[in-house]
Amino acid sequence: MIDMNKNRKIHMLSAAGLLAAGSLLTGCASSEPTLASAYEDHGILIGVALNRTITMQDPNVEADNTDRTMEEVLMDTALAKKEFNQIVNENDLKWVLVQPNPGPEGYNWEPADAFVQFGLDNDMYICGHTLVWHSQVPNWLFQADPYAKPEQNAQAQQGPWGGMRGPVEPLATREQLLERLRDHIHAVVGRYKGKVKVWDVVNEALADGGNDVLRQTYWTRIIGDDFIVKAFEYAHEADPDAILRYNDYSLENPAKRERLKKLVKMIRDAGVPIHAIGTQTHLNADITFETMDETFTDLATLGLPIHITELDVNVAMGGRRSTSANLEDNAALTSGGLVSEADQQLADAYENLFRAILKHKENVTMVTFWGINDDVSWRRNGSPLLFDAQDQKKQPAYDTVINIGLQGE
Ligand code: 9MR
Repeated sequence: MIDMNKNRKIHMLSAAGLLAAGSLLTGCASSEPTLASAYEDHGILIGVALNRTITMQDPNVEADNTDRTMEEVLMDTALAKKEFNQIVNENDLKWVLVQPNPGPEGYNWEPADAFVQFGLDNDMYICGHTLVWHSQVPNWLFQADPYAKPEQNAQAQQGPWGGMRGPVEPLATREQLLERLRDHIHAVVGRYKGKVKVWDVVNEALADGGNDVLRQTYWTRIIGDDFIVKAFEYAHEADPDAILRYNDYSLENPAKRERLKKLVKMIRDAGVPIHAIGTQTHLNADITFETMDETFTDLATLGLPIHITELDVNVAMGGRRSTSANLEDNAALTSGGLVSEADQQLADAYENLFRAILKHKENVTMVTFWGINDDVSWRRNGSPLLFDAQDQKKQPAYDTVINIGLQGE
């Protein structure tokens, strides 16, 4: 059995160190609150997922969701530094991007290094996403001969089986894949030891339905269910001080939480540490306070800090985006003026969520938005974030989140 008090302590120490660093950033002369400063006294870090456009200051790079001009990239960068005290990479540490080809020569460190350096330069608490996933993995990883069909290496796997574009048979053995897993984790975690404080060790391994706890992937097929235990074990070897997180989506669903509890038990029964639960929190606009309250209450029974890792709120308005163009035909009068229905829905959803977060602030210690603004979001058609494509604060959602932080529950 692992020592849960020890894990809590590790987490609290690291978070306290960062908060001290964060106050240098956010507690300075400016009187205007920021997202980070509004939640500082609650002990909650407020972060954002970044892509290499920002960390490498280059709009002409792949692996982003949209094209931004250099001027926009500079604007996005300034916003990231101003509002947030924590960062995670949206893509650049995923396996297919950081190790597209086999062996020690197969790494592409430049974007990952730039991401970590950005965090260090700006005194931000750095999280790494993700060591093991079934998606965005290179084909060679699962092949007995990792050098067969190198032209297919960089093709990310979507879904459990690759089909025509999948790994070349015969597949790797359990021993081969475990060795590659250990080498990769030691290389990546070891390189950023002491700098990346939290790792999403395993991402989205839970099944969405049926009786199985885990989804069927090349990982379960070749290694078996204990690929998860092994990943946590290797990550702990590589950086014993790192906070090791399990990350998944739809944890608002009670059935999925039951699977999560079984998975956490599996890790603990193996005597391997797990230090935090990452709940992605990709929400829809109809989310209620009660659902989030229940989710956090239930997750807290695991006795681990809860990190909201990929926050956004989809506001589907019949496919329309909420802009000033559709403001007039779908507006309600508020004390602040005209607010579109979509913008009001967004604010209501964020209010329900952040009220629940504050109620559970002993457990919820980090909230990371999945993207800097609507334009770069993977859900950009749902206008899901607190800043629009011009990096303007979306009202009333932005002020709602700030005010909940400043006023308390
Ligand atoms: O936001 C990410 C997007 O840019 C990538 O194209 C995509 C590739 O699968 O991954 C997105 O991020 C995902 C995250 O890594 C894991 N949880 C779901 C996120 C949204 O798909």
